[in-house]
Amino acid sequence: MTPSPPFPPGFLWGTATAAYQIEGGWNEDGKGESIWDRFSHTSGKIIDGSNGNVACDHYHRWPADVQLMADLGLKAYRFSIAWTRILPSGRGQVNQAGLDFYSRLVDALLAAGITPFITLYHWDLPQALQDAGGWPARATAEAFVEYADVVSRSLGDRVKHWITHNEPWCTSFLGHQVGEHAPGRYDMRQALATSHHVLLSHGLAVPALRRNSPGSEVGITLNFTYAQAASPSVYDQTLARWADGYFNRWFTEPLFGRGYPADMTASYTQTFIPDGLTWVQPGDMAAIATPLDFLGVNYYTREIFRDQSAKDNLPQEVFPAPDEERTLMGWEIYPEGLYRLLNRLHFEYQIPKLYVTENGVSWPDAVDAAGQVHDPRRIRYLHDHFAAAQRALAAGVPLAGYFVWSLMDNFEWAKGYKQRFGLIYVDYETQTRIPKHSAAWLRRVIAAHQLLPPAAT
Ligand code: IFM
Repeated sequence: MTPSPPFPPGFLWGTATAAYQIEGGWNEDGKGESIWDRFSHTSGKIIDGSNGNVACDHYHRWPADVQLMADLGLKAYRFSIAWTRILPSGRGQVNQAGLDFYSRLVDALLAAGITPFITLYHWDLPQALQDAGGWPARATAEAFVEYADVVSRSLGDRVKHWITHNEPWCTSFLGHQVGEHAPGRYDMRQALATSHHVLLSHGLAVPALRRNSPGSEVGITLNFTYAQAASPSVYDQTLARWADGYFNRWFTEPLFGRGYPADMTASYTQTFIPDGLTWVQPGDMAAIATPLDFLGVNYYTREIFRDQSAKDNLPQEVFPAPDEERTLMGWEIYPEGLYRLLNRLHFEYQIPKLYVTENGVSWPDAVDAAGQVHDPRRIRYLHDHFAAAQRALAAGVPLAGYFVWSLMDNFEWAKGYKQRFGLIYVDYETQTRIPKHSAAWLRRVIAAHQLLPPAAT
């Protein structure tokens, strides 16, 4: 078998986490309440009735967790800052203990040779800002800039990779239209206003980050749903195009200077907002389109769109995988989607640099009698997606790194603790960490800087 080509020099292998999913310490050392504290403490919102009060207790165990990352040979680590540790009420009074926590973490990572990538917003808005209107209110965008300024003034000498937001689609639509995420709203108008204020806050924060962290790379992370039509019929194509607009283009087009997509604006105006995007003010679109150093790409799955209402549709040609071949989240495994997505993003928008900032899979992993966690399906999943990334590189996509979701099992939002995405198994009773077999495989891939067969553990 021909060995696979090496990944490019300097290619960054990493893992990713988010504050609310791993830290715990939800009310310690001056931290304020976030919307996820409030949401998870509300009965019926989380499938297993759990919350992030303790999670992986990373707030106390971070030195050992950094050691685990070093053992994996990680070159980079993407984590988020809990806004409420820094500004407990969202604005104003700074909590030095919160800054110190992240400062120590950054120093430990750097000492271990691991490059920190900071996500400023991974969904845990201060409850005080929610009470004042939340993301549907423009003032929240201004508060975010204040927060970004405080954090980057403190850490910007050492942190050189900044991600303003994680997955604005989730903040906007899962949080405000679908109601599955905090703050649990069911209002399309609020969702659309949120999307604008999140993007605006991103654009307004970029100059502050560049000012406070000279020489840094600044970007944003989007989640992509690879939307495919079930047949070449105009019905299925139209539906898939709409879905692509809803999930993907609504964010990429304004970020890369093309404004909100006209087809989507027309569709939303017709159905939900007869008076249009009233919250957009002069200058906003230019701010949102501030040039980026990179785009972070979160990719997990594809969705196939079939227009069931079309009576004279063509026969379906593209079928999703059956349920038994899906992940525990119910997501289809489709590595080809990553290849196509990376190509599309680079060649359509001429993006200077891309990172896969999340990709991974949840299975109901368990510890065997020998104390080991065998997860061959995760190794296969990662192998096939790394291979797709490698093909994208060969096609000319400037992919600079790859972050596996996630470093360790953690709180999967409204789905609680049953979904285990980690390379490291977490026993939540004892907080014992057990690197899974996939962690051993990834360690070898990183050391070889080359894609190894799934059997190489
Ligand atoms: O756990 C989440 C993460 O917080 C954001 N991206 C998707 C992951 C898996 O659902």
